[in-house]
Amino acid sequence: MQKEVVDSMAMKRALTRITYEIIEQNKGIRNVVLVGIKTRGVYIAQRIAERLAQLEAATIPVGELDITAFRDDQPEMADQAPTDYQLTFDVAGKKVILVDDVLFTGRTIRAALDALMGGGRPQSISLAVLVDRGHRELPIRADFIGKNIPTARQERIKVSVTEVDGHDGIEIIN
Ligand code: 3GP
Ligand code: 5GP
Ligand code: MG
Repeated sequence: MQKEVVDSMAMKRALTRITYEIIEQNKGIRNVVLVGIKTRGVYIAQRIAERLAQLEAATIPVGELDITAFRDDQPEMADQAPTDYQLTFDVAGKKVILVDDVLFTGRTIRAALDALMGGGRPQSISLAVLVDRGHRELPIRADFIGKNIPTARQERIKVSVTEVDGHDGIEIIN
């Protein structure tokens, strides 16, 4: 069964709110860079970057991270994935905001931190997610959250973004 819990307008509003929160918490966007986790985290990061550009009249870098190789619970995928540092810009001294679509166990974020640290010493790293669905297995939390959607463990959250899926929205699948 699929149930839409966030429609495209509500999703856009949530991204706009996250953008304002990022500006407020960082007192502007000086030194801020966004790093999206593939696949949909990258598109979420680009949306936030567009809003930051409109509100602060400045462009900020958006990097892409593929953390498949760094996950501790999927070692079979590690062989196929790149192990080198992937960002095209230097994160040393930057306020890095990691961006992902769904936060679940936290293992992806732990892996992303590993990958990021390989590229220098950021001033700080914070986390923005469109959806927090609970069930953390590590001491990791998000600083900016679009929607808290409590789920059962076996449920799935389907995040659709226009760039990949042709429309925006969030559904629960069970
Ligand atoms: P994404 O790469 O756009 O984030 O993880 C691969 C894809 O599978 C993800 O897309 C995500 O949307 C989807 N997915 C759905 N449920 C799960 C899940 O429980 N774990 C993981 N790792 N991915 C899931
Ligand atoms: P975690 O590592 O926190 O368990 O899971 C986070 C990553 O797995 C996210 O990048 C996300 O793509 C994916 N993921 C885990 N659960 C879900 C889910 O229910 N829906 C979607 N869309 N992605 C999920
Ligand atoms: Mg994801």
